[in-house]
Amino acid sequence: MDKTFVMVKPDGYARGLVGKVVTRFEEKGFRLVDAKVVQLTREHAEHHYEHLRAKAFFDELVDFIVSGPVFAMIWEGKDAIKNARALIGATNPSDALAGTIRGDFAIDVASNIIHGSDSIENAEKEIKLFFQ
Ligand code: DAT
Ligand code: MG
Repeated sequence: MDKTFVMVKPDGYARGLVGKVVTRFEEKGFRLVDAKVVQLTREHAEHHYEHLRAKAFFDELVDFIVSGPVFAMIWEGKDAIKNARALIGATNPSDALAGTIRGDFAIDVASNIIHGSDSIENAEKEIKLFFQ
């Protein structure tokens, strides 16, 4: 059983989508290990998105992720990273299929409501960053 880190971003939290996101992960068969509401600091956000520092949208991304509380979660399940990203859908909601979280609840890449780790290595890093 793998663990993955998932976070409802400030837009999803403000829109009251935490419950729907949690339900989708539970219905898929994941087990909730831990969860909490967090207000990220800029330092934490920059560390979390370190791999995107060179991107033109980095400052916008950091501003957005610290703009309000997020809901951080650890989910456990078979192939947790792959299965979670399948539930979440494509990065750009325009490309995300209906039935995925981004496909159903988001329309703009800059506010795509949810984050999910993309590798076991990053899941471990992100879980440590948020829960220790
Ligand atoms: P993902 O969140 O699907 O793993 P990513 O790690 O490549 O995607 O990017 C992290 C976040 O950065 C993404 O969820 C939304 C934002 N982002 C990505 N591409 C963007 C773009 N072209 N313009 C604005 N924000 C973008
Ligand atoms: Mg990513």
